[in-house]
Amino acid sequence: MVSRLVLVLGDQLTAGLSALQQADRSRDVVVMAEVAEETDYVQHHPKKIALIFAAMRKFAATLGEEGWDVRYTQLDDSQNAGSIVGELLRRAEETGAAEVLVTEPGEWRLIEKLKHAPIKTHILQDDRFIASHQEFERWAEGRKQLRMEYFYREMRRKTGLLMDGDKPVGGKWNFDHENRKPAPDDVGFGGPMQFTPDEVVEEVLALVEARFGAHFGDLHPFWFATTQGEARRALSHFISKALPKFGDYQDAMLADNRFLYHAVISAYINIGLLDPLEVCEKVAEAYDAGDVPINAAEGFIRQIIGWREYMRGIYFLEGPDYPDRNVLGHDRDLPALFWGGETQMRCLSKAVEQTRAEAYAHHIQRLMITGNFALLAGIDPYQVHAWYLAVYMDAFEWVEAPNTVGMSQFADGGIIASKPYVSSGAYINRMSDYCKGCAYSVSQKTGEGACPFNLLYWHFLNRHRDRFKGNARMGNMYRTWDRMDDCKRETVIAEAEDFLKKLETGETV
Ligand code: FAD
Ligand code: DLZ
Ligand code: SF4
Repeated sequence: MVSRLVLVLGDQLTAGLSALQQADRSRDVVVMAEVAEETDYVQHHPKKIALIFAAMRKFAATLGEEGWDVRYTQLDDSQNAGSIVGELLRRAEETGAAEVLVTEPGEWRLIEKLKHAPIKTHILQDDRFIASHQEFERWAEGRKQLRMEYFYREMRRKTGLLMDGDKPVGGKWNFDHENRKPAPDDVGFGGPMQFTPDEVVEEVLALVEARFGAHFGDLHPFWFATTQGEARRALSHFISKALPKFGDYQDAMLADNRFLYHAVISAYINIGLLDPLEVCEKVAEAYDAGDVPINAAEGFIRQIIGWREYMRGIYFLEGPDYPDRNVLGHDRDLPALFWGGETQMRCLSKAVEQTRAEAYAHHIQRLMITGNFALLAGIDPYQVHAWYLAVYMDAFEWVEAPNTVGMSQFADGGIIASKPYVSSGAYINRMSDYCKGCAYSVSQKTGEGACPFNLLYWHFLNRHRDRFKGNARMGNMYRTWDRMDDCKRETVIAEAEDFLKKLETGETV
């Protein structure tokens, strides 16, 4: 019987992947390929490319040991066709296969390419998620607002995680109000588990250095897990050492502590090394054993079965044009400071510096430092989206675009966020230690040295007044603005305009 090709993509490194489940090991051929089309659609951080290639090579080796016929193409193979579809056609000719099985990719771009490939391609559901597309569509149907909180409750009921019959454990669905402590002086967690590169990783690092050394981001040191076993060890390390404090300090930021009590496992989950449900079950077990408080366990589980699933639901519900949305009409170019250009703003400079070093920033750094600044400054959301997609290790469009375009930039008009995530410097000062030692003064509202977030915050509210004045959650903001005397308001706007001009002309701000 003629074999079929089983395509396994770089973020599908899961033994139970639907395409592998439906294939026949005795006759079908697994295709995996490192290709320029995937490495080049944005200028990925070198650490991200290295993680994906190293984990792909090891996953391919495991499949081979399990008896699969795996045809693996390395990036520098002379026969490399340069694209996923090109590689499928080459392998089809080589094996005589006439059909392809693939689990649905996490990006419209690639789905479209596979749908139109000149070889019969069966796209199977990606069942590594808790909610299928159909379930999300059913949940969304007829609702005026698609609030994550209600979807999350459905997911709690469905999984039974932290449930006592049909009631949430602890008597409440959400303990978020306990999860807003400012940054602690001392962090008693030394960061995520690190792994020494083995031969396979070293070989990939040499390739990535040679091919992608010019991309934004430091390749070394490279300490990530590249197998399921290592990723599971990293998860256990997080659960025992950091999870108990995860909730308390979830929103805190420190200039010299890049990970605080965060898990740093999103990339492992997103490429398939960790199963999201299994991760949550381990967390629930730690709660049941009395090792972690409810605010930590609930807060963590909500991020995964709530936010993560919800973001995916929105991406596929909204369709391929989602990353292009721009309801606020923002059109300023992304300033060079996002790529490490000089800036006096310590919060931004530190967030970008750690992004360059680690391909990682935690949620509040992404949302309330870089994201907040881009939104206040009116940067074109597509450019913001392309930046996030490139620079973070965990960035795949299905999860990155809703977080950036929707949650962070409000460019979807409020499908995800009920109000824009904007703040002045006061919030950043409360939640971090960035403002100490900044060239700007966070307490200064106007004049030489005033924190740019203080100026831009009012500029944003003022320029979008028509859109947001009726938003009940923003009433206080507008009342405060309206109480300011006219002269002060004019000064704020004029100074904000000056700042934006400097940003546009490339002056250091
Ligand atoms: P923790 O803080 O320890 O949280 C635990 C887990 O919860 C994460 O590993 C992740 O799987 C999940 N999670 C938490 N928040 C979210 C969220 N908002 N959406 C989806 N999953 C979530 N996450 C990505 O996985 N890929 C992205 O490309 C991405 N882009 C983002 C862009 C912006 C502008 C913002 C504001 C957030 C983005 N996030 C993205 C969400 C979040 O910032 C990361 O998931 C988180 O920082 C990963 O670090 P961690 O593993 O230490 O997470
Ligand atoms: C992100 C990425 C990169 C950098 N390289 C590859 C690759 O060479 N081969 C591959 O199969 N996948 C790669 N990926 C992941 C894909 O881009 C990802 O599968 C799609 O964006 C869909 O989520
Ligand atoms: Fe950022 Fe303003 Fe604080 Fe400086 S003073 S670190 S610019 S918030």
